[in-house]
Amino acid sequence: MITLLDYGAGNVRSVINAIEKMGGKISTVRRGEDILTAEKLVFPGVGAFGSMMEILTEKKYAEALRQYLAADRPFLGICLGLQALLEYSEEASGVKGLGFIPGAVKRFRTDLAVPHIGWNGIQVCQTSPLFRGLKGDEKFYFVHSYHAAPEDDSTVLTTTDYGYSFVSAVQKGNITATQFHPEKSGEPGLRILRNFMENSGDAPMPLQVSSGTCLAKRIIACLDVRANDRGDLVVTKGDQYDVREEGEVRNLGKPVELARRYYEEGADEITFLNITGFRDFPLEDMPMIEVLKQSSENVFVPLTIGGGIRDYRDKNGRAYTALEVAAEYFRSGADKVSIGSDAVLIAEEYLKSRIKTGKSAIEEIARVYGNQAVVISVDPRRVYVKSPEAVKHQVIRTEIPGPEGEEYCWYQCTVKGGREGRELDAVTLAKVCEELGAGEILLNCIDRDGSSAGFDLELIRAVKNAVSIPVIASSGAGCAAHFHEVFCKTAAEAALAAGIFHRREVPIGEVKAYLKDKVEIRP
Ligand code: 1PR
Repeated sequence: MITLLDYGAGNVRSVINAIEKMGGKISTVRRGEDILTAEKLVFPGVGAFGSMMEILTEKKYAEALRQYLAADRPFLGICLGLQALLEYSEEASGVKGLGFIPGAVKRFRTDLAVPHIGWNGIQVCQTSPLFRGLKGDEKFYFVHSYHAAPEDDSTVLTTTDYGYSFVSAVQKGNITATQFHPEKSGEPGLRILRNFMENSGDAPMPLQVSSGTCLAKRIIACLDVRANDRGDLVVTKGDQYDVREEGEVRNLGKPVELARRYYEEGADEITFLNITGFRDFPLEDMPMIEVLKQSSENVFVPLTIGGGIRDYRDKNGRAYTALEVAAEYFRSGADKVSIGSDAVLIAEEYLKSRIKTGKSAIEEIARVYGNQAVVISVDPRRVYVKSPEAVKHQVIRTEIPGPEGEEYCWYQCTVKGGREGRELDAVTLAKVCEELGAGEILLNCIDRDGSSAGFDLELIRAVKNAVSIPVIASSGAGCAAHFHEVFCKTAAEAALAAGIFHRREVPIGEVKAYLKDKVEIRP
């Protein structure tokens, strides 16, 4: 029996699903005493350090946790569940951590994109029962901007390299904690959870130590989902965002089945975009929530969901905030939410005064669930101009001249699934959203969408150069070589594709096989 400490933030469902998949039974902490009587305690932390410690203290969990840890009882902390063990964090000055491990939690100080998002390796410094049966060269899923910095090395279980070497897991007696997410790390992650559950006290197996680790470029499968004319939720795919063929919505499969297939084929992440979310209300769109719940039962890599994340008033006049919509998605198994149309409107509003209200969907969701949980989905279209001075937008010089030989263009943001162009360029949108707290940019390109002509490298470079958060290149993948090209010619951290995967033209395995030994990837 595993006792799960759920303090009400983020995607705990994934941890529950992963433990149950490994045959574990779960009870959830309802009172401080439940911690003290736990046989084995799993503490998945999500969100921000300050609000986590506030809730733990308020609910009287913090004191119970301190006692449980002091008694050296079996404990597995995940992500913020590791950071909570330290004395304090740079993320929340003046807030005390559990203080079980002397030292601090520090923000990444590196030129690399922060948050550190994706699959990275571990270098093992101690033997641990957690790693029984693992090969040693596996990669695990990380998503964080802060990392533990213990005062001495005695508790360091693993380190990982990201700009420099940081502590990615700790172990002291029966207390273990990982900065990475085992529940999101495919088979090796599930193995760690099983090892924790089954820890029989046998001598732990040493793990082969690798020499340095490297963050992998991610390959993401995207499922554009909407109801067809008969009301069934289907995965569809457009050409330049037009998803209809002879009047019918293209039907490329069932969302839950496809998500599972892509997980099994080696996708590093799965993204669902509810493409009519801008006009429907997702909380009335229960099938989409059901899709997420069912997918998260069998998919143990990160899930992002987008579409319709904004403030909303339902037909009875009840108001919902974007934060409430996002919360429902997180509860249903999402790790990240992606905001499209609303991000454009938020950026436009912000640019009028440059004053942060703290109330926009981006700021609110980032505050509660952390920056890494907020992805901005950008839907730009190329607009050619004769000179850089022709418009007030961020203009680039292009190697692909326009119809009248124009050598310059800008990327116009659109809303409502490309139906409405706005007076805002994609570079400015990305910058503003980063300022407001977004953790990642999903960079589509309407001109390339469904074209199989390759990614728009000029767009990706322009946006990537303007922000320090990770950028996912999207739209236009037609063959494995296009992924190689986007990773070699731009600094994008991830590449996303839809059509070629759905139509089985190029399976994910083929993309990975092509990239192997050319680009760092998760095998
Ligand atoms: O505006 O917050 O409600 O979110 C709506 C979301 O739905 C946005 O993320 C927007 O990108 C997406 N969306 C809206 N309409 C469409 C459409 O296609 N008609 N899909 C749409 C966007 C673009 C990519 C696609 C890549 C890769 N899909 O995600 O998967 O272009 O395709 P490819 O590899 O086949 O070229 P909101």
